[in-house]
Amino acid sequence: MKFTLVALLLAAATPALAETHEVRMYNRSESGAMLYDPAFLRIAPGDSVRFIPEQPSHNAATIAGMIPAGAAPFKSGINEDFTVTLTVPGQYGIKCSPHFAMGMVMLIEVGTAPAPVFPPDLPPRARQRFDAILAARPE
Ligand SMILES: [Cu+2]
Repeated sequence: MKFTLVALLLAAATPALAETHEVRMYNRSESGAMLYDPAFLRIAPGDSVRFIPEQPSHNAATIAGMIPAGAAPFKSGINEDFTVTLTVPGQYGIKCSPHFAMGMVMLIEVGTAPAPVFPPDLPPRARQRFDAILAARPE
């Protein structure tokens, strides 16, 4: 009984550790051209995502209509090593501003969230990549 109480107190005193997940931006890698690696992240609310410009001329920006209600949009500079903390649960569609039409997108799922809703003006190649991301997404 005493030990159980101590264990409970210790568990309550240990904060959930927020993680930082790294995403690399490439012109070309063994996985293809104009991509984020990984193209899908499932993270906990309060975790951060760091976008690393492994190769030049990329950025990371939220796609209009593809972030949860109440979440703040963001947009990094080109070639910027950029970290954002995501607290609102839901699906975040991320695009590279110069290469959106070429399908340079990724998806971040924060917490548990229903499947993303795609805006009607999504470029066809971005939609194709999202479909591939969702097909490969672990349940
Ligand atoms: Cu790009």
